[in-house]
Amino acid sequence: MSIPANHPRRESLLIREKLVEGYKRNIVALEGLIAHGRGECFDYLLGEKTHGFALKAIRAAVAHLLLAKHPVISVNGNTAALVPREIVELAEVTGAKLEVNLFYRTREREEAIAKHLMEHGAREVLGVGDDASATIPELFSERRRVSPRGILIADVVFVPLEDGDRTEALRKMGKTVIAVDLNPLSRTARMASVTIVDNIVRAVPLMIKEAIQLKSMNRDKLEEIVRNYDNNRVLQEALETILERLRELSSSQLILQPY
Ligand code: PTJ
Repeated sequence: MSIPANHPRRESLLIREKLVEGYKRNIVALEGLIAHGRGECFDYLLGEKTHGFALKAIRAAVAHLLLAKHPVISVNGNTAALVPREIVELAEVTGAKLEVNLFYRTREREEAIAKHLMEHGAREVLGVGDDASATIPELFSERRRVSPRGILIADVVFVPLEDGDRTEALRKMGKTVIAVDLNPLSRTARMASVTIVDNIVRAVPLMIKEAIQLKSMNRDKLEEIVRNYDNNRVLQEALETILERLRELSSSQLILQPY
């Protein structure tokens, strides 16, 4: 569908188109479209922009990735459809491995996502087919199947757009979990070690920029960033921002005047 250049909601509609296209190419699960709708709602409440609390989380997340011995970026359908080039670039800059990990796992989707990432510059994608031969304990969804060269041995796992169960299971295994989730109330947001409350389309490009900057910092400085980070505070700030925004909006003129 062609979206008029002057449509007031053009950006948002273009993002939807990417997901629909991803669905048609077997990359995005049908349920992924619903998940996006939930995200859109929270993005609306946040004013569709990156806030200071997200920037703090991005800094800590990148510091974790750069300090990690085995950093892994876990890719699902929505992530692959929305930010394929960026996620590959983030893996390059931080030295992380890319692994496909799906809630609605099918062999066709695993392969379609890996191919899509390869087309966007990935050199290797773990977690496809027999490579996902290891199991995350106490996890019963298809997400339990992971690569023994990837998520199984990872010390830091980046899980954009996740479901809470796996975040919890990965934390129990002693791993640091970084999530991107527009919903600060989700189980993922509350279980993760670092939660970036922002739209993935804005957050990942900012993570790349931050990684390029932080790469020249010594380990002591990176460790200091990680030590001073407080995820609970970040989630509180996200909720306060939503509250404040709703308070402001509810006391202002809401009806758009036709011209
Ligand atoms: O590709 P699969 O099979 O692994 O499935 C992926 C989905 C996303 C369908 C699956 O993980 C799922 O059902 O996730 P949930 O439990 O619906 O959680 C998705 C979370 O991502 C929700 O809290 C949304 O608010 C949030 N979200 C959706 N779109 C975005 C987002 N957060 C950041 N940026 C977005 N664009």
